[in-house]
Amino acid sequence: MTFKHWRTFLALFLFFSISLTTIAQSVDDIVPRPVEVKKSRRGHVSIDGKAQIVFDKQFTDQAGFLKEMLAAQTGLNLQSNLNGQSTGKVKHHIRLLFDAKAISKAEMYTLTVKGKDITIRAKDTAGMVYGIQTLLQLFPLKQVEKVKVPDVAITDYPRFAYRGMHLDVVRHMFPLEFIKKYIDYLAFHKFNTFHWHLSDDQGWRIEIESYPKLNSIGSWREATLIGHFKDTPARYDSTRYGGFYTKNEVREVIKYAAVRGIRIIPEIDIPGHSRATIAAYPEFSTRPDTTWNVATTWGMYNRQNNVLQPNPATFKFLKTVFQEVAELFPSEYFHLGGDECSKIWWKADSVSQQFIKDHNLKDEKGLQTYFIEQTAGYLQEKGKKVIGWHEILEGDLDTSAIVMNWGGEKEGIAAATRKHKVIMSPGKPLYFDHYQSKDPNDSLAIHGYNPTESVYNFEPVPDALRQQKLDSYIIGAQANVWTEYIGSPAKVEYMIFPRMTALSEVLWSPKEKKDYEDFKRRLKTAIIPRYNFWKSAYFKGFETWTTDKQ
Ligand code: TNX
Repeated sequence: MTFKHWRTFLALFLFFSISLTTIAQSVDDIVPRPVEVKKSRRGHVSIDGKAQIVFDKQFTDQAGFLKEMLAAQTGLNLQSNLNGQSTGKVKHHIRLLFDAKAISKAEMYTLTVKGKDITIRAKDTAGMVYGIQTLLQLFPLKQVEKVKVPDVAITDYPRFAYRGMHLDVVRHMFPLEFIKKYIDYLAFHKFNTFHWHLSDDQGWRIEIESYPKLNSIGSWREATLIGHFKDTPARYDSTRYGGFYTKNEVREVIKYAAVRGIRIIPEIDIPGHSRATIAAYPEFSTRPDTTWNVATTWGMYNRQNNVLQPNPATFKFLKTVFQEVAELFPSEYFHLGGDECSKIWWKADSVSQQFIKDHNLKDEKGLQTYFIEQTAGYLQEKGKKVIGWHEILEGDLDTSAIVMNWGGEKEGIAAATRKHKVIMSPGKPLYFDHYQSKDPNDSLAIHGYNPTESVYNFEPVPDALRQQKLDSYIIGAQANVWTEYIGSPAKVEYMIFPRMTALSEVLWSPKEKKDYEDFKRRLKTAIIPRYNFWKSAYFKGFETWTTDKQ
């Protein structure tokens, strides 16, 4: 080779080696923003296909998760070994370590890039998953040969213990694969709870063995409303719609979620929202001689009879079915609904009235509380604590139930003052079935206006509670995704992104670290590319549709 050839060769060599080494994504772009980031200008750790993942036994599943995610994101296919069983001479490691000393809080992790290794420390599954998620955000979203990750020390933990996303699979049902994808979205955003709304007026969506008609009848509706429920005249399609998740499918989802540090709280909604139940078993209704249909329309409150009658068969049913579902889910929490229970059907029913008298209940509200307390008792036998929508407080309920407040601050304050733990889930701004724009051509939604900015600026702890030192009763918050007008996975994604990303920072990051301008910057540089990588839909107009466009 002549000198000239050598020069060309060297130039080409340099060009390729530089283009194959990719600089990591900036630590300044992480969402939700970590508690503490200490950057060092000095070194970096280079990760290529020869680096190895080394893990403590507790984190075996999470090592598998990291390996899989890293390969999908970057093409880097790392070997993974149990700590102490590393093979051969390996220069760089990603270590996943159990460390109850350095890690002082639940769900906390530290991530250190230093010397030859990247090390994540945690003392529980969730903490490790969050460390991994942060690490994945430091890797580029493209196929690479080698990544240079600059030295850094991150210490991170959540502001709130309860960080939830809900999904209604009744009004519309979604494929199991999408339920898993939804769980991946939660894990990425460092949420820890998936609230799975499994029964309602329009159907039962979980296999029940003890009362099979819940599935053969209750899981199917004969038609579905077209357009908005306030449209007149109402129009319906004529397609039988429904289905349910089998117990094996539910087990599969629970396992999938557990690896990702997500617990699943099932909801079976009683004593209202029970139209599908009484369609299957009219004997549990206030009109046992009636053949009810599974609801084909939305918004049942007061419009159509959907409540349970307090009779012995109903309570036997509640005990059996709630216990059957409780056995399936490992979560210590169970959601029993309790919302929007219309009283007019109980008022008009002599059996219900007699029951109220015989049990010395004050009125129909007392009866509602009676249903909740009985069912909470059945669940307690299975070791579960209950969560209910804030209407469970309409009567005098003991304080062990957690209140999920979909009202405003007022209801949250009332519940906390009565010494209930509270999950804030106010319709404004945490109902993601509400509009995120005022564009008349926007995709159909229920009503309201909850733009991304309002979600980002939502403060879960009302000032009044802080002043009374009752703020610790607010254990977190949750966004709800009711699906009357959400008929496909892509529409779910359109409704949750970027609002869910905004909420992740409300729930995770220290309040004083929040900054909406910077959030939007990170959204554009780091998160929207993620949505694209996931092939996920999202709402693009979040900058135009600001809070003040009310
Ligand atoms: C009220 S909020 C409901 C749901 C509806 C939702 C629509 C709550 C606990 N119940 O049944 O789907 O409004 O936004």
